Amino acid sequence: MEDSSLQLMFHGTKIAQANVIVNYPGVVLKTTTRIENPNFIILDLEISKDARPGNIPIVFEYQREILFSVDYQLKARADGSKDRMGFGKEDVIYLIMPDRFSNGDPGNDSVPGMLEAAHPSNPNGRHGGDIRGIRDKLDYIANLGVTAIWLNPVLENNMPVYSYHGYAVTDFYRVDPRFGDNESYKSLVDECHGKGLKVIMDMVFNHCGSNHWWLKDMPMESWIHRFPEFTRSNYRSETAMDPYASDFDRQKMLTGWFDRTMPDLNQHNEILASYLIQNSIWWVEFAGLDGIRMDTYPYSYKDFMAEWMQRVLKEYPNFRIVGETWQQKETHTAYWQAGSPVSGSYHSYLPSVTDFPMQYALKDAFNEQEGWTTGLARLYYVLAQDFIYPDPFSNVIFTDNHDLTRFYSAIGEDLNKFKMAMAFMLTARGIPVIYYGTEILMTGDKSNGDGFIRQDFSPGEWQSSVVSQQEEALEYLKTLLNWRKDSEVIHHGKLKQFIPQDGFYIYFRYDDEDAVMVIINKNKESKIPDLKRYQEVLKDYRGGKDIITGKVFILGEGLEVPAETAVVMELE
Ligand SMILES: [Ca+2]
Ligand SMILES: [Ca+2]
Repeated sequence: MEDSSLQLMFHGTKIAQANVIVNYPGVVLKTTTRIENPNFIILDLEISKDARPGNIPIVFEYQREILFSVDYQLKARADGSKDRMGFGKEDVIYLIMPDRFSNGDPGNDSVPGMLEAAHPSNPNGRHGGDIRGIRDKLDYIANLGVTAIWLNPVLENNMPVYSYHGYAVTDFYRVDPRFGDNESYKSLVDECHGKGLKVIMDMVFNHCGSNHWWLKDMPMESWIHRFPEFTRSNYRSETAMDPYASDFDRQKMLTGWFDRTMPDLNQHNEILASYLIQNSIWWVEFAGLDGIRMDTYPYSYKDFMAEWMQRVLKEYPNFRIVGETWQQKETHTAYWQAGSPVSGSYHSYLPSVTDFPMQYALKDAFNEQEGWTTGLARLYYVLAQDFIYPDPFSNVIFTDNHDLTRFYSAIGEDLNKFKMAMAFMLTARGIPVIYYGTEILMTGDKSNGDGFIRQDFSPGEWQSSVVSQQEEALEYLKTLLNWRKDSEVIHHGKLKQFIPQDGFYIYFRYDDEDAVMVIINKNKESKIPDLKRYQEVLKDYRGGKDIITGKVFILGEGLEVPAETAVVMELE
């Protein structure tokens, strides 16, 4: 590794009394740190470039007698590991909640020693989905035309109830046995790579699960944030940059617990900080990851997050991390992106942010009547503010996710609106995410509870009344996605938009060689847009082909766009 230091934490009854000896060529035990809990001892090792792969014996002795010895395996770094390319603008990400996607192994639904057993009829219970199930469906996923998968966290969540979502981690180094194990996760990544799919791991630094073994024997008082009585975060992460924020509000956002079962980790504790940083790098290296999605990004100390980013980028300069920056406004979102012009002296080093303002606009654009600031103008205004992002094309965009009302429900189960929104998301700027089941029009309203927006994916059990619409949606997305996969101009081209007018929203993606014209006709009747306005682009072209219908258009012959339809035209 580029960084030659390695910190190891050992836990055992009164282990701090032991003397520790490391004798291995190229490895030096620099410091042995004893912390306030005598059941912990922390070793700082220096691994020189000359150290060979093998087992490092770590010997614990007391009064000159050997108590025990532990072998730490030093592995060779995989060839090309440093140069791996993370996910990027050419990708579309498929988001999967592992417990709810596919149950490939009913034998692991309930596992002895794990507190929560499967209960598929309970919306908040575990339903049995697993890594085997995802591996079985990789052909389906690859055929959709997406190029990456992001799984909600797969690490152990040994909590008594409501553990399926994965965000209450109880062991940062172990895949939950109800999903599989570390090896099966690694196999999933290998198989994805074989099918041209990248893998993004969901990680959580802000909190752990209250059943994490740390909580039973706290390493240090400062390990987590504690209060005389339960204190919840206020979830106003805008306090991170609000110039008028009170210390009270900002502290509560940062240090309050995310939930009763989610103690807030103190990343200003240097040992914990090392633990989290090393853990993330270990997973990239062990599993062969292409990206990380970091949960609740603004809720961890931002100086620590910047340090983490720099450590990861030192090991993997082309790696990609997206931070979940759930902010209400564009400016607050842009604050978090590397090189932000609106972050003052703060440098995040974070390449990608989650674009929630775009999600709000996508929903409103198709639900609202057209107006100066409403309807399609919502999308126009979001894009018109892109100058505050150093790299808006790296924003991760989405119509919904595991925390939001399913998009098809949010737009009144209207297939035309659905298609227009998908066409926009897959051709405008950003790295799109498709939440599992979107392609078959899964519904679910968050106001009924999170279980209803995370229902079991069951394409085999389509309701006969809407099956034709589901098939139509699936075909529509497959066509767009598989075309996007090879469309260089969508991946890296520029964007030019024209003010929405007369129910039309028209924009172009273009570079020196190619251009794509996207026409969204929100009118309830078919209409011919007046193309005079677009001459600055169209003057170089004779016509084009709609990649969705295959229909050929000749410019100058009157381009009739059907009601409530998006045309995605490759210009020729
Ligand atoms: Ca299972
Ligand atoms: Ca926090």
